[in-house]
Amino acid sequence: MSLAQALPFSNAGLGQIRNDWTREEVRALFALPFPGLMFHAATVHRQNFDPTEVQISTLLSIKTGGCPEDCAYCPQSAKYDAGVKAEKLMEVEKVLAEARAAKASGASRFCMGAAWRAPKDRDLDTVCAMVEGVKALGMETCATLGMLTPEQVLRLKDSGLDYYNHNLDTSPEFYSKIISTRCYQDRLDTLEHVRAAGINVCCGGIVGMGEGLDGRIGMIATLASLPQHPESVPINMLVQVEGTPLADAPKLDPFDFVRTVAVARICMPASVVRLSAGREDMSEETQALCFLAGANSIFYGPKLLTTPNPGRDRDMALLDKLGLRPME
Ligand code: SAM
Ligand code: DTB
Ligand code: SF4
Repeated sequence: MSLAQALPFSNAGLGQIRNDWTREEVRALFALPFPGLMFHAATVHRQNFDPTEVQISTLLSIKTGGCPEDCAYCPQSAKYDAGVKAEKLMEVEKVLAEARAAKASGASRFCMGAAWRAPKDRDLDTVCAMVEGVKALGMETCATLGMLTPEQVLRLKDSGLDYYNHNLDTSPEFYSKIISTRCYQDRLDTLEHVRAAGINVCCGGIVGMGEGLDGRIGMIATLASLPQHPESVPINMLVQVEGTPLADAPKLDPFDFVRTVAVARICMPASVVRLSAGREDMSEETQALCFLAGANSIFYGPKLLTTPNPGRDRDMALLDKLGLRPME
């Protein structure tokens, strides 16, 4: 079956930036035979990027644990006992020391994550000082701090924030099975404030939470129908943490993860798609398929926020084996 027969729309347009993806179209992409899906994702990837380049970000948890939200996947929620100790916001100097080390080991972007529902204005002063300091090192800056008001967004912009990470996490329909303490529209509102201030948007989600194919279709269709695609799209494989409600979620077939990456690449051709959480439990072969499917960014360094990530040596060895190199 040719692609033209398989898809309910002309494949001549594949690779064009569109913000009107329907669920039917996204479903048809997911339903493609694996080789055809991979071929199209790789083609769209090559039209927009050098496929040998991988953007490298480093994550630091600047405020760990004790979060009032109830996100069912998250070890940092105060509602679950996942063994994460609640800590205070880090000191600016300590964060800058971590950023220097990240730069020295090859990261071009430094992402600061805080386990907040939303930042308090006093805490935001400290985060703004961190952003200024990281920017002064010549790195790209990113933060993920929960919901933001338009005023808070402007303060972050003035401090030099390049990217804000705020995920939709899943489809609008599945969302209430995962989080009850804030709604989908809250997330869309924060994303709109970030966009309006001219900060790059980093927005994606998690697969493997029991969302099923419909959940993955709904998530990608929503992301790809935002008025402007996020510049960066993290696709996380659920990290199943003991003590969280999703600790025993049924394992996702790795091919379904790869398919999600490929469909994200096709629907958001010019976005950087990040093979995000979950690499610690992923084979090198699955990661390689993700890069073939158009993923072109990773988190680099032995820890995500609270859970393990592959060590730097292992990652550099993998990139080397595959002939990939860090994006300048
Ligand atoms: N508290 C802020 C918020 O939720 O917006 C920022 C930090 S929060 C940890 C950032 C993102 O990490 C979440 O939106 C979710 O997509 C991802 N995440 C958290 N726990 C995860 C897990 N166990 N597996 C995969 N992704 C996870
Ligand atoms: C994103 O989409 N994934 C990162 C980042 N944005 C902040 C976080 C992953 C967290 C995984 C669980 C943990 O380490 O606590
Ligand atoms: Fe809090 Fe963010 Fe974790 Fe949700 S994902 S519990 S908001 S730290």
